[in-house]
Amino acid sequence: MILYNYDFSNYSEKIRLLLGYKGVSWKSVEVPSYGPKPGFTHLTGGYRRAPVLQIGADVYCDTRLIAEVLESLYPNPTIYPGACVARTKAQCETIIYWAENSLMRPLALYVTGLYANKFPLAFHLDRAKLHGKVPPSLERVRQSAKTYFPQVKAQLHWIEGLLSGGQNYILSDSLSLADLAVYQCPWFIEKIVGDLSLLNDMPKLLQWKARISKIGWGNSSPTTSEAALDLARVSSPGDLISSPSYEMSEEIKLGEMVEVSPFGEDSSTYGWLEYADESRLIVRNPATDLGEVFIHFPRLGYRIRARQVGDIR
Ligand SMILES: N[C@@H](CCC(=O)N[C@@H](CS)C(=O)NCC(=O)O)C(=O)O
Repeated sequence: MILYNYDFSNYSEKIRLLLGYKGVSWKSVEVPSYGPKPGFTHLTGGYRRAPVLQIGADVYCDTRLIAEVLESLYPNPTIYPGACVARTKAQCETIIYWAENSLMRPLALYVTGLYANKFPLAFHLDRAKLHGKVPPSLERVRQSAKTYFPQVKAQLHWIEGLLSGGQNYILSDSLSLADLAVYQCPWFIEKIVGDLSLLNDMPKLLQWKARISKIGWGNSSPTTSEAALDLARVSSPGDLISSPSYEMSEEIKLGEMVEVSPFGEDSSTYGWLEYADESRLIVRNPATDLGEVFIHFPRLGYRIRARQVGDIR
């Protein structure tokens, strides 16, 4: 089990803690925090976001899917505690969707704006390009801290509110995936700012944050990108569960060349569509030196388009 991640990546932290919580031993490949990321994107067919999980010749993109894969391989302890798993899961999904889509982006813009000098200009330029924005000056990056602060502060109070029932974790006294996702927010503030004074008026949030940070990352050891690619070469992808009756609303057929990209981001994977259903897309990496490698994406948040072989960037 190999996790591609980098130090200050908040989404990586969500999965590092999940691996620690489940007691899984894992290998870590450090990826650059901004492009280009050649060894990494060679394996993913172009997808560049962190983290990515590699199991042999299967490559799982996006923490939504990675969490699902880890939960099915290592069900204990569960990330969906409670008598009704479907209900807990839906509650987690709803909270995660808010935290990651509505809170995390302004929070990242606020914190990286506040500490614009801590990052190379190339980092700011890369992120702007990724989100289809014009290349910003350092001054403009700093300005965004002021713009986004009120958006962030209002939403951080919701976390305090979620914890105000006296329970240890967001949904109950047991940890759920919602905790690890929401935890990214105070973790990222502390990582970049160096302290949590911004949250001093949120005592429940601070106690909860301290509780989760004790989970740790479990048993991990570093490995190299080359060793990870070698593992992909000597492995075969897992069997696909067939879904014969599924017809894609995009009118794409299995075996076609496709581009899969996160909505609103310039970070595409190109390859042959191997499998599709309502929740998952699997693309075969076109790289000829890796053997057969399958790249898995969740449906939610990803767009798929038919392409020609000549379109591969
Ligand atoms: N929805 C994705 C988001 C992943 C994400 O945005 N990761 C950030 C780092 S925390 C990233 O990779 N940014 C662009 C980059 O590093 O190239 C997930 O859940 O994995």
